Amino acid sequence: MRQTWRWFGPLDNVTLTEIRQAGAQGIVTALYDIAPGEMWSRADIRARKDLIEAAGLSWDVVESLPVSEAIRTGAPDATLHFENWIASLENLAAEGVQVICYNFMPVLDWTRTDLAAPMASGATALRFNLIDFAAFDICILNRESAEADYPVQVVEHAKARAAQFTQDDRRRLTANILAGLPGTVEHWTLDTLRERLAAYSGIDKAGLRQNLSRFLHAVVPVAERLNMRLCCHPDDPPWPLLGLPRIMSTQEDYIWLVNEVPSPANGVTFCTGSLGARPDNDLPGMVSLLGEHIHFLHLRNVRIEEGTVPGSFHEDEHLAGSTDMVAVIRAVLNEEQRRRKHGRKDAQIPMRPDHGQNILDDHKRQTAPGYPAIGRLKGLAELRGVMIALSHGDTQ
Ligand code: DNO
Repeated sequence: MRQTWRWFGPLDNVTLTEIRQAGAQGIVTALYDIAPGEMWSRADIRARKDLIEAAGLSWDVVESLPVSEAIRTGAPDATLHFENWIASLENLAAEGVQVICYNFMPVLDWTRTDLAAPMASGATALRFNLIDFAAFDICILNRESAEADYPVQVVEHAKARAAQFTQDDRRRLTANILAGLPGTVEHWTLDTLRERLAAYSGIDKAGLRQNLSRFLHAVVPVAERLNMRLCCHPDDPPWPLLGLPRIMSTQEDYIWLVNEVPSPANGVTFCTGSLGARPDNDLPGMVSLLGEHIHFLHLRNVRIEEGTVPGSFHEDEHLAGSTDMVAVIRAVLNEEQRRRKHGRKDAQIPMRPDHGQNILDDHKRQTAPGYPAIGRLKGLAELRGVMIALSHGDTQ
């Protein structure tokens, strides 16, 4: 695996020099200040690449080339956005960046209710608590028919909890839920959210799949011609939220994706943290099954919280949590061996330690939620240890 690290660009408080000290070899980044739907120019891509290379690193993966809401909702006037996405691909290819991560989550990207949940060790972690989320949906956003989307028990708990909220609690919870767009320039309010949700009225799972299919048919042939690898990130968390459909949550969803436009360019970002929040996702099994289509890995571990109502989790240490990370890494190493045997040029799959708990001096440094320097360094070091131990003695 190639060890990479997400960098949010020159404004990131974790510097490229520090990233090298953490032992990463490559960078995962994006031009975050360019709005979804606009084109990434070759000059801008080049400037970013120069910065990365000057620090002795390489730009290995784009995360993300954002897909606009017009494309996701299948708006008839999305033509310019398609053209710009494709032009951005061409410009990236011309600069030698080949792996492109994107997602097809409607409206919100990753969603958490707490960005600094205290752990017993003194660390803090990102957390999704279903009762808080339902309290937001039903009692703060006041979404019409929200109650029907939760079990009765959850609705009762959520209402009771919301009744105890102070103004500050309400503000914090709202800000946490709307924070799910790391590194972007967008500032959301409840009204922005309501407007965005309204754009999906009438779009169900089948409709959203149809829009993704249209997108894949437009972009995959171009990516294949350019020798690029597109990889779709899973839904986080992997189930419908706020009445919106989610279509990248399970093995069946990924099988649909790769079969819809079969091509080496049409692949998967395998995020163990996102997919791991569902106990019915067998992650090592999914790596084996989808192996040849995996172009990028996010290695992170969630702890599914046992409670009276399922659906809550927090982000654990990389080797703790509910996912058997060693088994996942073993399955990835097997896939890499298979690729080497078949002479595939992309035998080495880029991975990044995804997220990390805030530990030690992370508590003093402002970074994007989930992206502290030391917590991720620790995660990468642990994952690297497993990778080296499991491949010890292998013929390369
Ligand atoms: C969160 C990330 C996601 C991811 C996008 C990919 O930390 O894993 O925001 O970058 O969903 O398109």
